[in-house]
Amino acid sequence: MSYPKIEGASLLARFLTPEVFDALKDRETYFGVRLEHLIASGIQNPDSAIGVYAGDEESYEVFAPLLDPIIAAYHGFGPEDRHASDLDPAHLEVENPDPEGRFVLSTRIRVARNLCCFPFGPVIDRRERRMAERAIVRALSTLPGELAGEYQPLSAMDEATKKQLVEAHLLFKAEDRFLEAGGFNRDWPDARGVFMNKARTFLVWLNEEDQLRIISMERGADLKSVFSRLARALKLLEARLTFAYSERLGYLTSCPTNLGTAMRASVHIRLPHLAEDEVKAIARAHGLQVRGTHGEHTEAEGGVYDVSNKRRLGVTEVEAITQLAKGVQALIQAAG
Ligand code: ADP
Ligand code: CIR
Repeated sequence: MSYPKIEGASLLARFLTPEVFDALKDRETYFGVRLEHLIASGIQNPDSAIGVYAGDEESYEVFAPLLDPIIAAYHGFGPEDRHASDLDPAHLEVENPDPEGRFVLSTRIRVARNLCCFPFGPVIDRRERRMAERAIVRALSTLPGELAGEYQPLSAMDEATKKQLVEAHLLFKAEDRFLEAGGFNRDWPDARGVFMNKARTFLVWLNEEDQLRIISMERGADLKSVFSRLARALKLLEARLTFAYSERLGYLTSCPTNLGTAMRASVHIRLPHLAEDEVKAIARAHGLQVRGTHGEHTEAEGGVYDVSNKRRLGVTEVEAITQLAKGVQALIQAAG
């Protein structure tokens, strides 16, 4: 492979210098992950913000000369830093930022997880993906009470149901071009699916960008309730599954933006009387990110924004949610 021409302003384009390329071009991890796997998405999608995906846990060591600068640029997390987790809801001291329900439609907290010692989406094969699905579904089937639910494989779902679930924010979209280029969508829809509890407040997405996306969501802005449900589920699942984890980088995910807590805590907030630039400026000042009404790479519709923590590594879960609560308070104050 010769030094590729990388269009655009992604972190990949910034950090894959000819020197870094030369140092990494012949490296390979135990699962066969090579530099080509990491950079395919960023090369095929010049509008990428990041442009890379890790193919397995070991990628973060073997390709550190490329990934460490990307991690530092996105999270402000240097090679000497160590991640720490705090998933104890008793430590979360935040009030509901919108108790009267004037602005916040819903709150969602998701974490990404992958199984320890398994390849990630870019190189996992059909058999391994099915093994992961089986292990995860088995663990999910033991969840009690409010968390108990059913697994629906994507292969058994009709198009109308899929569409309805995606529109209700309960299911991932298919055909994401960033994931497609990264090799994640091979064998689609085999071994993909969604687990949902009865109330649809607890969900797990299987084998999309990560092997698990564990999601707690409900109407309103009760961050503590949403976090408590998530923490309860995680404790039960961690007793049955071993997740990919590093002492330095926390939970390991295919996209470097998700490392550490692997958590995105978001609200859907309706702010029709604030200009979009103002929403973005206030969010940015509070370390928050703004997405559209249907998630990443979508636009805000009807003044409804998805506002979430940007940084996921080098902050605890409790800190990131506290940061979200403060930013939401500021947005509500600005909206009057
Ligand atoms: P991620 O899984 O990284 O959060 P997306 O940005 O694609 O990925 O969001 C996934 C889905 O979750 C989308 O349908 C999005 O609209 C939905 N979503 C995000 N935050 C909320 C929220 N607070 N309430 C309801 N749905 C949400
Ligand atoms: C990009 O580089 O823009 C895409 N690969 C998405 C990056 C954000 N990561 C994510 O949603 N996990």
